[in-house]
Amino acid sequence: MSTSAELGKRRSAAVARGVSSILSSYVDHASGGTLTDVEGREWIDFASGIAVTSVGNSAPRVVEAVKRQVELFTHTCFMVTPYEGYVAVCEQLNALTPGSFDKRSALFNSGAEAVENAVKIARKATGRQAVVVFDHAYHGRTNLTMALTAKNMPYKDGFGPFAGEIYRAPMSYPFRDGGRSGEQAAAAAIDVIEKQVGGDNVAAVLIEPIQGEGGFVVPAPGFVPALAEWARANGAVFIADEIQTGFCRTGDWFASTHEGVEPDLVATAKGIAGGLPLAGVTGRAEIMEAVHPGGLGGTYGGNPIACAAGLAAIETMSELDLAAAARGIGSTMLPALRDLADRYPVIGDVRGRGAMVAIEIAKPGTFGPTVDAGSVPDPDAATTAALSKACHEAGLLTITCGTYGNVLRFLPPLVMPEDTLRKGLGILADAFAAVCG
Ligand code: PLZ
Repeated sequence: MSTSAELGKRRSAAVARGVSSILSSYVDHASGGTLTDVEGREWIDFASGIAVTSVGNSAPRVVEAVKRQVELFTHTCFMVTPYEGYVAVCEQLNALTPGSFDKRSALFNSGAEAVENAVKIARKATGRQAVVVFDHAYHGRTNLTMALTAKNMPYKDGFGPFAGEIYRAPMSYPFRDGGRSGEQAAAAAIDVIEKQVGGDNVAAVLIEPIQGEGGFVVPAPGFVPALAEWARANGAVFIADEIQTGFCRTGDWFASTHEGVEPDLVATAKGIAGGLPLAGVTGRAEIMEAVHPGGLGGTYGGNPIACAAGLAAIETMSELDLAAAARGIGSTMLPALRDLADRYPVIGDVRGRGAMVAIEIAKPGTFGPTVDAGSVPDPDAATTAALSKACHEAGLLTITCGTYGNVLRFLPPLVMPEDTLRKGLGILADAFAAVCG
């Protein structure tokens, strides 16, 4: 077998450098808590392939279901000859997403594709064009979703022109907006929408209930419900991008539920299928059914193998109660991280819900970007990178995020054993001692 160094050489000669990787080691196998590289080195997995392998890597039920399906048939295209798995995944999505109203779903391959389709559906249903998104938002890398995404580098730089009729409103970001209440932050966002776009022009308000790539930003309570309410009152479709937050990650099936929000449309992907590419748009029947027959689709959307994996992953989440497991992970991690924050002033904020947890690293005693130019310390991306590197060298896979690149985020598989989780937190503490001690 090749070493990581040899594979790295082949990669440089074959793979476009635009696609980068965090680790230079090549994976050989992975489980519900660790990744092992081709040389036998092991990492505790605090990334889950960016919130995907919530049921673990090669989860037993997923492996079985995929093997069974791959032997029956691998592809027909649901638009040519339908099959049960697609219908069954849609039934599950309709049942599991928030709201007991009549729903329909459509399946796609990736998160970006789900978001694109949610926007298409909202525009068709309303006959309007404007889409409202938020500061720090991340919705994907296709042309429309780049326009919806806030951050320039690395996602957008030089890739324009971008899709039109996208409007950005201020986000509730308690650590950086002077601690505005949810109501105050929503009033500021609604003011922008009403003054710059006009309520009658808005097809959709699109938001991550907890932002992912933008920094694991948990909006102040009341912010998301107030926007959902505004959308309803103004005839706009309220779309929750639950691609990173969905499928038990935050301690419930969907993060919208924590604040009692019932989105008109929900975009899902990532955690839905244990690592196979599957995504969905689910929502109110009258909105979904506004699209003419043939208006939605794609060659691979709801591929039978991905659907089999999705059904097996959903069964695993139900039977093992992985929402409760996510809450358990949060109640182990948050106090441990708060304890670290007491010892290391570079930790400006500890936040998250369930197994979607992060720390924001900032320079104490300095002043950085904040809406109210108050007392929020300057983001410290260099220390964040040094901490990540120290974790990687000691066997903990962590990833960063945030508009300022200064957030260390933790997304362990929801099946991670408690002792592995604690071992990972120990490595993180050692990294702080080495980098900030
Ligand atoms: N919406 C909320 O988190 C994907 C992106 C990694 P795709 N996040 C990881 C990267 O750098 O490309 C994401 C998300 C939210 C949409 C998406 C897009 O999902 O499956 O990557 O297209």
